[in-house]
Amino acid sequence: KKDYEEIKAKHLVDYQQFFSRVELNLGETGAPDIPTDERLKRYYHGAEDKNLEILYFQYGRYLLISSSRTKGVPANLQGIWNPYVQPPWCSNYTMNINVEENYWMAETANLSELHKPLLTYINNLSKTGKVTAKTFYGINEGWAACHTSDIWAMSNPVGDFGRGSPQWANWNMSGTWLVTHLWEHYQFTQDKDFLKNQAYPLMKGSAEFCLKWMIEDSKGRLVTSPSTSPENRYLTGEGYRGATLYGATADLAMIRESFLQLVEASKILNVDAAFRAELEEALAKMHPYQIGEKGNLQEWYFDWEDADPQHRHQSHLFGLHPGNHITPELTPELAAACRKSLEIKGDESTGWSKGWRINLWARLQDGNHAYKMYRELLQFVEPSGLHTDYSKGGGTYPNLLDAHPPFQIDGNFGGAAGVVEMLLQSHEGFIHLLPALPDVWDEGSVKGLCARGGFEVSMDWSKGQLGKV
Ligand code: FUC
Repeated sequence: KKDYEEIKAKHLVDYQQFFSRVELNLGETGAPDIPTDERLKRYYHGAEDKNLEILYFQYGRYLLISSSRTKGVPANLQGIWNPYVQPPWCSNYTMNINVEENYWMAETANLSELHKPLLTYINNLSKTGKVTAKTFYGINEGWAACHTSDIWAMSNPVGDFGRGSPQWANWNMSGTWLVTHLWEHYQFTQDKDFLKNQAYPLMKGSAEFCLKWMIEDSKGRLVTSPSTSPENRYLTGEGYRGATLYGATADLAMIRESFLQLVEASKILNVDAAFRAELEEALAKMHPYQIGEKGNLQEWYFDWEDADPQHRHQSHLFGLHPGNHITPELTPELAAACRKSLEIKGDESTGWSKGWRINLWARLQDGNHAYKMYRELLQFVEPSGLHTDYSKGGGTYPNLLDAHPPFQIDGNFGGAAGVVEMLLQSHEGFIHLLPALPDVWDEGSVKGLCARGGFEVSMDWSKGQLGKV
């Protein structure tokens, strides 16, 4: 019954309440005013284009504003822009990185309300996840979810009834990863009511599962078993290639992060002292991080080689990002080992993986390498239908959507999150301004970024030095 003008006016009001919160300016640019696809190609050949860099960041915000509005239905692998009846990876939720990466910028880029479709979805997942914990793992406490899901909150392991690969089938840590989003939402909003009534019970349920799931290794340390490191395979000294073992670093990193957060949450809410003690005891007993011969952060329980050393997944670095327990200040040796792991991997990867690496390098406070990865993500990719490249060639299509390839939206969101991570961090209990400013962004200003503790930050800088905050 409404006419076009009325609908458009309403849309603008609705859209701009979110979009206008953040402004980014990176100073003078000599780039010509030409169409986006041409700019992207020009940029790919090494030209400077600060407005394209800003546009890509704001485009990520636009995509979240436009695709994350329905309770319990987070943005999927194509956001809402899937044109196929049978889309790549079924347009589902892949939960060993992709759905989480979609939401890394929700809080930091001032779109906290748009995090809710994911946060409410976790509640749905916890319901089916109780059944999964019981029927697949024999655990009656808490809940667990596995590698892939959908809007019906499927949580059971995938695996094609035994014929699938353990690289996907034997991973049950998505609930553990997802509950960290609940804590982050609290951290940014300081909404105690949310923490108490929505977040805490889900966080606790995930931890209850993990406490039962871990077993002691031969030294009496807690590990997961069987365990995998998302989609990677190891190569033993005897030449055996495998995916499944015990005590993979990624599992333990996710459990560690979620336990640390739950301990904090229980203190803030002043509840569950006995359960908190159990978590603290488990944290102290967990198999610690290991640094390998090469100086890398060990991905496997043993110092084995990787079957594919340049593999796109890097979940063993979870503690550095999106987790918060590895930092250059608090754990310098582990941070240096993460750096080594990234160096061994190299920079060429798929879209979402490059998006993640921007954030990882920013957390290492290496702004120039983070920026290099940003440029890698903005590498021009010719549209090629459903062609899938699992190893490399990730970048950006002429319409600025992310190329895995094929189109997958997580790289857009990961890239936008990475820009914030270069300018502002707040995961160590204080606000760190310009923690990873690249040399080429020596002038600029930003308005409306968010920091943990409920802060909104606006600042400017010139010659790489902070000005007004
Ligand atoms: C995982 C990734 C792929 C792709 C798919 C949707 O399997 O390893 O690269 O992102 O999810």
